[in-house]
This record gives sequence, C-alpha cells and structure tokens, in this order.
Amino acid sequence: SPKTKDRVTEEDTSSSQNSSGPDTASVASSIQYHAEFTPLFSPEKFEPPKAFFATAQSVRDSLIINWNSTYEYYERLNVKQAYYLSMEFLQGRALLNAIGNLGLTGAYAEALSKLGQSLENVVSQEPDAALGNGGLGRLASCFLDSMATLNYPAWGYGLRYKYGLFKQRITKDGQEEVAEDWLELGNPWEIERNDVSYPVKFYGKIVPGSDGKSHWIGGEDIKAVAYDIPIPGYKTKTTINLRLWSTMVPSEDFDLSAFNAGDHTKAAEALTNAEKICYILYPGDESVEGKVLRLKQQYTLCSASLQDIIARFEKRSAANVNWEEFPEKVAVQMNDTHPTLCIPELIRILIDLKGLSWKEAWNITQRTVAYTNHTVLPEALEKWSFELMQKLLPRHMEIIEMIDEELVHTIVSEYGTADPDLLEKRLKETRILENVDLPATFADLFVKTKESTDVVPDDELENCDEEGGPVDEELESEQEDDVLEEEKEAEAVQEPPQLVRMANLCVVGSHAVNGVAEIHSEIVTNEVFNEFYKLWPEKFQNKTNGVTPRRWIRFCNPDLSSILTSWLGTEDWVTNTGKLAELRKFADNEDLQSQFRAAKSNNKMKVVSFIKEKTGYSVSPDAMFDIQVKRIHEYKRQLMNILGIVYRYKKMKEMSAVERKAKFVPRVCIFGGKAFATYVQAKRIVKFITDVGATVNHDPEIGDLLKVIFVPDYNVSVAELLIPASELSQHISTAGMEASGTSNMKFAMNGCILIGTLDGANVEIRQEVGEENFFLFGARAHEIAGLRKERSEGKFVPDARFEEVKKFVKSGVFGSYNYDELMGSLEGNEGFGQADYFLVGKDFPSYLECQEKVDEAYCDQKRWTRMSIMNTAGSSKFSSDRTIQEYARDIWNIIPVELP
Ligand code: 4GP
Repeated sequence: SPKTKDRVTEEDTSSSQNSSGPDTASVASSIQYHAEFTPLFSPEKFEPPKAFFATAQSVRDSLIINWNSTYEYYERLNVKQAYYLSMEFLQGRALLNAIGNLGLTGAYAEALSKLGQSLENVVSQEPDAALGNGGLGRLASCFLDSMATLNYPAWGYGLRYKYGLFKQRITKDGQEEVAEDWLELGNPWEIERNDVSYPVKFYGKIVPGSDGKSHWIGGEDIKAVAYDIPIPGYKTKTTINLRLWSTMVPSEDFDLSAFNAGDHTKAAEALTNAEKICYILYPGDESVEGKVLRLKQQYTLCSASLQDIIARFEKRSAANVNWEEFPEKVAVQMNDTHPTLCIPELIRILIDLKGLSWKEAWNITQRTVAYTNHTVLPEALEKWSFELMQKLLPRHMEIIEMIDEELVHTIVSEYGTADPDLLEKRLKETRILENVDLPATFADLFVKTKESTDVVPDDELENCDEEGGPVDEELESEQEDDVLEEEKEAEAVQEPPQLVRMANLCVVGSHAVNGVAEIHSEIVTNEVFNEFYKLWPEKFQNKTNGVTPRRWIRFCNPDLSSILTSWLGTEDWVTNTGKLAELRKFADNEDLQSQFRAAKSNNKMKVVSFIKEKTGYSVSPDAMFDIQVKRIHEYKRQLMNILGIVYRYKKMKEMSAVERKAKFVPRVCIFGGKAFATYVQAKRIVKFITDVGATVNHDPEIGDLLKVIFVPDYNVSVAELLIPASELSQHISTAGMEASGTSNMKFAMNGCILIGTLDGANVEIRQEVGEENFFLFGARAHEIAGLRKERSEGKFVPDARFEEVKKFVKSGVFGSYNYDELMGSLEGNEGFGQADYFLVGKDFPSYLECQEKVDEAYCDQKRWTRMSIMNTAGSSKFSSDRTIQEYARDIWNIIPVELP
C-alpha cells in the first residue's frame, strides 16, 4: 500500500472540521476506549495497527448512530428503496473517506497526534477492501458514496469474500498471485448480524404439493448471514448500508454422529462446501467444479438479498401486504449479468411461497428489476450450461424455460411466420436458451430446427423418489458428483452445448436496460441487443458512468482541492461539480497556473518515493509522468503503449546524446494493473513491460530521458496516489471495445491530459474538456469490423515503424524470454490466433504521431498547464452524483429523503 505521508494537509484538516461534531478530547477518549477494550492486540502498546483498529472502531460508533437513524426514518416513512446488487464492490480503504465525509478529519488528526500517532500513518495501516476486479466493482463503490451523499434511500448487496482480489507480486517471471487475506486482523467496519440470515438451497427436486404449488425439496442447504458496512454520505447524516453475505452450514446440518464416529472429514464436508462459496471472488471457472461454485455464489447473492428485501417489504406493509405495490417500494438494479438469477428467484418466491399467479409474478418482477450492461466482449456475456443449472437450480430452470417460451411466443406473434428464415434468425438471436429445441407448442415451426437440435433425454429425474418425499440422503450427497461426471462426459463428446444466455434473460426480465457511456449504449442497441431493441425500444437507456469527487479529488488530492476551493470561492464543488466549469475563465491566469504546477509537482514527489520503495528505481520528478493503470487486457492495448516506448527507446539509441536531448521530452512511463490469473497473453504483456523496464532503466545512455516502471499490486489506494501525480494518461483501447472506462474521468478531474481513442467515455470527456485539450488518435468504432476483415484477408499493409519495432523486440534486446507468441499475436501467423484482432498494427502509426504532439505540447508549459486546467474544469459531468441522479429519476423512481 502506498505511503500516505503528507496526504492530509493543514488546510485539509481544518476546512473539513465539523463544528457540531465531537471535539478532539472526546475523539481521543473514544479511540483510547477502543484501544483498551479491543481484544485483538496486546494491551501494553499503542502501535499503528492497533491505533488504526481503535480509530476505525471509534469512527464506526458515529456511523452506527447515523445508520440507525437513517434506517428508522426510512422505515417510518415507508419510502421506496433501490437495491444495487453486485458481485463486486471495490471499496478500497474506508478511514480517510469516513472521517472526511463526517467532517471529522481535523478532530481525528489532532486526537491521534495527542496519542502519539499521525493520522497519515494510521490511515496507511488499513488494508484495501478489494472485493472486486476493476471498473465494474469500483463503479459500484462510487455509486454507494453518491447515493448516501444525495440522501437516496438505496442499499448495496454483495458477498463477503474471505480473500479479496489477489495480491500481485512481480518476479523475474512476471506476475505472481498471492492470496489477499484482508480479514486477517478482522474488519473494524463491519457489523455481523447473526439475527439476519436466510436459508439458500441447491440441487434437490421439484414436487407438486397438495396445495397446487411447486415444492423444492431435498438438496443441499446452506445459510447466508448478513455483515453490514455503514456507508456515510458527505456532510449529511444519511448513512446507508452495504450488506454483504457470508455463507455457512446451518447448525442442525452438522453431522454430529459422523464426527463422533471418527469420520471427521465427512462431518466437515458440508461445512467446507458452504463456506467455500465465499472464499474468493471469481473462482477459476475452467473446471466444472469452478462453474458450480460461481453459480452458487451468484444464486446466494440473489436469493439472500431478495429474501431480505421481501422480508422488509412485508414488515413495512404490516397486516395488509399488497404484492402489486412491491415495485412501488422496491427497485433492484443488477450490476451486469452476475445477479441475473434475481429474475427467476423473485418469480419463484412470489409464485411458490406467496401464492401469486404466473402473470402477477412476472409483471411484478419486470417492474422491479433493471439491468446494466458493462461490456460488449462476447466472452464476458455469461452463458451457463443448461444441464448444470437444471441440476443445481431445478425450479429456476423451469421458470427460465417458461420465460423463454413466452419470448418465443412474443416474437412469433410480433413478426408472424411469413418469412421463416428471418424469424429463425430473430429467435436465434433472442432466445434465452441456446441449442435447445423450441418449446413443444412451437415444435412444428421449423422442421429444420427440430431435426438438428434433438435434446438428449435427461434420465436423472427418473432416479427421484416418485412419492415426492425427501430423496435418499446418500443419493443427495452424490448429486454434485453426478453433475461433475456428466459435465465432463458432455465436454468429451463435443456436442453443441445447451446453454442459458444470462444477458438475454436480463433484457427480457427487466423494465430498463442501460449501457454505461453514450457510444456503448449505441453499440448495445445497434449491435449486441439489436433484436430486443427493435422489439422494446423504450426499455433501452444510456447512463454514462461517473466517479465520486469526494474520494477522487477531495480526499486523494488535498493540494488541488484547496486550489479549487480558493479560486471558486467555495467548497461546494465537492457536491456540485458544475462549479468546476468556472475555472475555465482563469485557465491562462499565471497565479492559477503556477499553483496548478506546484500541486502537481508535490504529488509527483510522493510518487517518486513510492516508486523507489516498491521497485527500487529512482525516477526524476522533472520528467513527464505518463501513466496507464487498469486491468491488463489485450483490448486495452498496454501492448501498444509498451511498443511505442520501445520505438522511442530505439530512436534514442540511434541518436547522439545532444540530438536525443533536443528531440525527446523526458518521461517516466508508469504501468499498473493485474492480469486475470489464467489469462496467459495478459501475463506475457506484464512480463514484457518489466523486461523493457529492466533494460531501459539501466541504460546509462538514456538516464532520466526514459524510465519504464511497472508498479506492483495496483489497487484503489495506489490509484489515489498515482492519479493526482499524472500528467498524461493513456486510454487507448480498440475503438468500440471499452464500454466506458472510469479512470479516464478520475485522471481528467485531477488535471491530467488524456491520450486516447474515440471509445467509451473518452468520447464524452473530449467533448466536455474540448478537442484541443485531448490527444486523439486511431481508428473509429464503425471502421473496426472492416479493418479486421481486411487484416484477416492479408490486405493490411503494415507501417514500416511497426515492422521495425517488432523486429527490434525479436532481436533479443530485452532478454532471453521467448516473445514469439506475444509478437505473433500481432502478425496472425499460423497457430497464434486471429491476425492482430485488436488492431495494434493499424493504430500504431497514428499513435506514434500523436505522441510526438504530446511532446511538443509539453515543451510549452503554459499551454500544457492550460490544458490541464481545462481538463479539471471540463470534468463536471463525470461525477457519480450526476449518474446516480439519472438512475434515480429514470430507472428506480426514487427521491432523496433527508433526515430531519
Ligand atoms: C467495466 C468496463 O470494462 C469499463 O469500460 C466500465 O467503465 C466499467 O465496467 C464500469 O461500467 N467492465 C467490467 C467487467 O469491469 O467486469 O465487465
């Protein structure tokens, strides 16, 4: 974790002091109280880890008071609430944010200093809560901050993973993953709610009951227990809840007799099966075991959250529960397709447990649920094995089949059967079930379809107890093994797999579907879900992402914050980023310019020491800080960035020292980001970047003219340190592939200039900050398909510079690692996959030319600083407050409720 030394300035601590809050003395005594009574640390000393824990617990006391008042008030008013369901919340650290939002930074800084500690040091003890991978998870966390700040009655629901996203170590072989035990010392922010738990069932079978309802019996039962994390809003009493579920086995299911008989392993099996659901985020799903586990995770999140939401609705309705009113009290937002099972789960509960009809349940569900799409990458649009789902969630599959049948019915009646080919194409695109026969009522629609997709009859149900009583226990415990066996066999036979398309289910079951930037929403309607869009255009919306200006300016960049407050004459910009636009009129003011430069330079100094500490490299604070930090992915094209650097290095080497100095602006090129553990090509890219760094950084001819740094273990806290220090940042995805991006917004807010393609939110950022303040290059989204075709047909004529750089890499300048496969991916050679699918070769020349313009602009510091100011001034649209207001107004239909 980064050093936070000097991050909380004098100005910062005094300006956010809340006059009505507790004073320094009472804060100090609360910290001391917790230090004394926390059983986690030895009593004698008050060392930083203990100081952090005691401080956090003392802050939590204040949060709980507000959190209880918020909850009671909502309960009393019985307001409509929105629930944001997400498999990921990338919260980062909470302490600085919490005391900042409470207006208690000053009081805590002083109290800690009286106790012999510095706030900076205490803050840096906190491990990042990394319950997410990247953009989608961090977005969820920004949204929570905005919901609370804007006083919206809204909650988050997620899973409490025992291990966060892995820690990344960089070794001579590249990336190494290490488990992140973020709960090792306990989590001072959470409140374990043993009184809030729900049963969750897997496997088993469905039997009709004498009451006419379907009963789901047998199978494996686990229990989901709530852990609550209070989320404070900025300068408001509103404190909302992030409820995370942890899984365990119900106590009555512990096999005491097996344990006493000495079969400890058998007795512990159920325990482990339940607990492992919440071990890690995204367990590898290449194996069938991994797939089962992921599906169990997703269902646990949906089932426990919906049971909880329904219990709250029933409690608030008291004696007269009117289910028709459910969508007027509840909005459920599915963050991507991971919580898709909300749809069949809500229907199941309403029909099987509450006695509603199919029609009523379907109508209520659709009015309640909405879906956000975060990616158009086909591999990320989840598809689950039909058979696996049928085994694991038999009732849900019945419901999904019914939804699919209704969909077929809708399409057939909408378009008729006059053009069977077109109809078939439409059904193929929209159906929830893939490679599955049409429902029986439509069996004769296309004879062709019927013949080619005969379903292998499932004999499993024949094994079930005919009477409908509980199935033999042994048989039950073998069900999981059966699934694994059958899946493995199916894989071996290579039949077209029968699949459930979760994204299609989301679109059909939701009343609103949104993309996360204008260009992405267009791709969603024109390409990804075009058939659905033609059917229900009114469902589709755009909600351009945003980020919270509290964490991403106010708290991470105190130097810039005080400049903004003094030039704008108010601190209101923290909640009303529209104010930032007023900065435009001072863009050429010399005083503002020199303050902007001084703040940047101070932030760069912190990064210089951080880099030294983490990598051992010394970099010059006078060089341009050029940063690309994000998940490592081929479409994000870190490869193009590093090849550009290699080209620069080669040119430098070909020149005399004098020429070099005259031609090139000194740069520190910083990379950071994690590669998914099984994504081999991404890991090669990490290795390549570190190899280039090892050569360039030790080249005495080059010195401070060029340094290449790979910052290990990029996470939220590292971002909070790097972004304020950035001067140029790279958002260079193949056009049409990055849904939005959110770091681009954080960089722009912090006065960094972007180099990028016309992709995702770059398009809107460029519009807002002005074309002249954005470095644009590369092919446009609408050209990509044609270019790929051209490329794969061998018609692409590579630029000489591209050929030159590849040859240089292959010559072995960067060590003995075999880069054939990495470089091969740019060629389309036999055996290396598709020909440069991400079009690095195509965009490389315009990228290099654009980088020359960057150097030129940087040489004129007045012009550069103006551009930097214009980026901060133009970033007002990208506050998550704006995004959340749009969701609240257009999708959730909720209004702010301010506590008295
Ligand atoms: C990400 C997208 O890749 C990114 O463009 C977007 O800004 C972010 O979601 C938030 O909307 N997607 C994911 C994912 O993180 O897992 O699909």
